[in-house]
Amino acid sequence: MLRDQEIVSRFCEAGHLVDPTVVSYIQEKGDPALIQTILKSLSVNCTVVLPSHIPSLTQRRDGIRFTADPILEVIEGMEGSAGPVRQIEDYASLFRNRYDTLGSLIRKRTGSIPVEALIRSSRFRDSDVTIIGIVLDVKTTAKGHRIIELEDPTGIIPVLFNSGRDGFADAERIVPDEVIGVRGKLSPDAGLFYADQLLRPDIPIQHAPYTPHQSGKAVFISDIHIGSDTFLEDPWERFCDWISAEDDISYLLVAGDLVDGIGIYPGQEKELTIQNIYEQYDRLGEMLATLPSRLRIVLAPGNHDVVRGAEPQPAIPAEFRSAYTPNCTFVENPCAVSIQGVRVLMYHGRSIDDLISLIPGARYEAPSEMMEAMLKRRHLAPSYGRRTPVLATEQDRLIIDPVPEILHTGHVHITGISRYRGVLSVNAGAWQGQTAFQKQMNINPTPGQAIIIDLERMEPQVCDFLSK
Ligand code: D5M
Ligand code: FE
Ligand code: ZN
Repeated sequence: MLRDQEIVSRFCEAGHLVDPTVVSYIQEKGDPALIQTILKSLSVNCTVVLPSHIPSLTQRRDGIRFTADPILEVIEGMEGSAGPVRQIEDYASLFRNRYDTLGSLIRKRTGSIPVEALIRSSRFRDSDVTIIGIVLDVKTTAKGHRIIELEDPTGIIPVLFNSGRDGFADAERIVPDEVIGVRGKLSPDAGLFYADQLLRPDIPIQHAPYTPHQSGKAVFISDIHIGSDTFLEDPWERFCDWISAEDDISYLLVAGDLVDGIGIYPGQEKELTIQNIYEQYDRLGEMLATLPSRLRIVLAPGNHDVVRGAEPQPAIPAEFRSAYTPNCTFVENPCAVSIQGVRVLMYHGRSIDDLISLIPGARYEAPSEMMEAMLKRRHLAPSYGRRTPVLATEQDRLIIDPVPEILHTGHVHITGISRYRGVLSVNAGAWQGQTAFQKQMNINPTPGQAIIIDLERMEPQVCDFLSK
């Protein structure tokens, strides 16, 4: 296998810097001749070698787009399709679907063999092979190496990631239940698989995001928490005045926790100014009704909303919608919507709590790093059985496929923006000040901010309404 450093040096000797994505692409292809091919195709004044410089790799976009009328299109819907769990087999089919879908994304880039064949057949004993599976368990040895129990439909095998090898930092970020591929070799006693390289479903490096031909702006917010005594009335008013005056804004997307809800945590009633759930939704409807009717408003639920907590969460039911004007569209969590052809994947973001607790070095202050972790794993909530309840559905509805242009989350009440392989991740903050609980947990929210994206240029901007 080619080591990172060797690849970087080869480009360096030829007078070029190289983007890390290109390095991992060459590693994945495992073909040293590729370096020469790329070098030959470069112009002399190319300083940094980017994925777009790789010959034969054409940039393409992924999936269907709606560009004309209607300008707001709900792409994925599940209303009524996901009933309650009937039997344990429903979970088996959820994970089987996750393995099949995400495994095939890895298999597109490399051949792989079943775990059972690897263990039983002597044919693979001395060769480098790739296996693909779901992570059952993650452990660190006394010497700091990582041992992953990997399961595919045929068997289970422990996989060792040596802490001294290239890419170990990535192996340290492996979380339970994600689907990974591992290239490496079986130990002589067939009891352990030595990992050389970790492969994730990931965003294809040739992914080319769609940009619309019409100009337009969209505003991304989350976590309004109507009914809470920490709802920030004045910043919200300033936000409404501002958005009403900005004629070029056509969309307002809200990623959940529309209201504070009832009975979400013990003693919540003491922190509520509106103690009736219908009245909480009515209040929000009245507030949104004051905004210009040109705005298309998309409302998704979160863990404080009235619907069941298990994801995917259905849209807010009709009985709570009587105060809303027709420009409001209620969607599920998660939900993919198309605005002027730009695909936005909205997800409340409850799994960010789980990812922060599982990934070394993760921080609440940088939620968009966890969104990048979702994109690499092509899954919105990779680890099952922690803080994020997931419903047993035949198809895994939390898989990220096709790739969106924008991933929009909230939940942690902290603004964050990042770009990864052409996908813009925006975690919108909240309209609720620091709660007693967050103070206790030392979580410092960034309330009163909205993220505006110019759809034509895909340029995000944060607007702050907290202080006058
Ligand atoms: O969650 C807002 C943020 O605060 C999110 O990061 C979770 C955290 N939070 C809030 N309440 C709790 C409890 N009870 N346990 C653990 N973490 C919590 P929100 O969904 O707005 O409540
Ligand atoms: Fe919230
Ligand atoms: Zn939340």
